[in-house]
Amino acid sequence: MKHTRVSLLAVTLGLCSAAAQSVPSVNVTATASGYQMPATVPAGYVEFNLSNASAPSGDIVVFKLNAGTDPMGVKKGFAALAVGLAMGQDTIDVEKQLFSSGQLYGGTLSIAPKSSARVGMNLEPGTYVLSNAATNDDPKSPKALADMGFFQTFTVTAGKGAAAPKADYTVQLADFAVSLPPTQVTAGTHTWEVVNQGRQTHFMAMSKLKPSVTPEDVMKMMASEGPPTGPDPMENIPGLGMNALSPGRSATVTMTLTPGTYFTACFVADPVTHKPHAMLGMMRFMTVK
Ligand SMILES: [Cu+2]
Repeated sequence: MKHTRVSLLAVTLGLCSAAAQSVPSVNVTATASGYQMPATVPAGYVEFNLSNASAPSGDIVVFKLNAGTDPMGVKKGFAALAVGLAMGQDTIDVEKQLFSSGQLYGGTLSIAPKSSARVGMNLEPGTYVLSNAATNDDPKSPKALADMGFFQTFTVTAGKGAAAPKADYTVQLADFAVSLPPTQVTAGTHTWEVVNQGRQTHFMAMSKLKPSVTPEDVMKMMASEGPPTGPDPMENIPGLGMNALSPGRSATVTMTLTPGTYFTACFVADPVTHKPHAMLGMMRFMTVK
């Protein structure tokens, strides 16, 4: 009897220590009125399960506020960026101000209704916001989702936390280049680490070319002036890519890729040339087998 009790205790302790080392999941659901998520998140490596229940399509980014920064000013910054991008305006000054008020930790670039994305990142204690640079997609008078409830503050509590798991593939972003994994990428579900080694903010857009579309077709479209015409050359796959990372930051994304050709690029605007980073070299094609 005594022996059994000791064994049970050992089993229980074993489970406890295993649980302490596992990566915490933070569930975020975008509903029609905003993000539903916990008010506090543990420090260390966490995985955000981002799902869109009934919200408009948009991106989601994690942003750590600099000490003493007013979240309302940051909300204004995200809203101005979203409307500026939707109207095709130069957003350099808006970006400069927003990026100087905190650090971008990554997230998902596009999350359509009924879809989800999984991103992981290392969080330090502090005050954060979850927001986006998207609008309600009204071409006449675009309204920022940040002004429609899609702006949520949360606190990261002190503690050691979990360590990042080893990624299957790594992508390095630099000023101005995208370095894809040196080995052949295989189809399936894998964890990708995206590292910003540059001095500017970068993101990694990733989309799959439709079977009838070639990289040359995409390059032609990229070089043409004006709004895109004709059918979308890309397949609509949710959860691909990594949202903006401040210089020196990295984050992971779990993606399920099927065989085909993929396009990766960054479209952050360069403050010097005012050109999107893609036009300065941050554009690559990748074959998945
Ligand atoms: Cu970039």
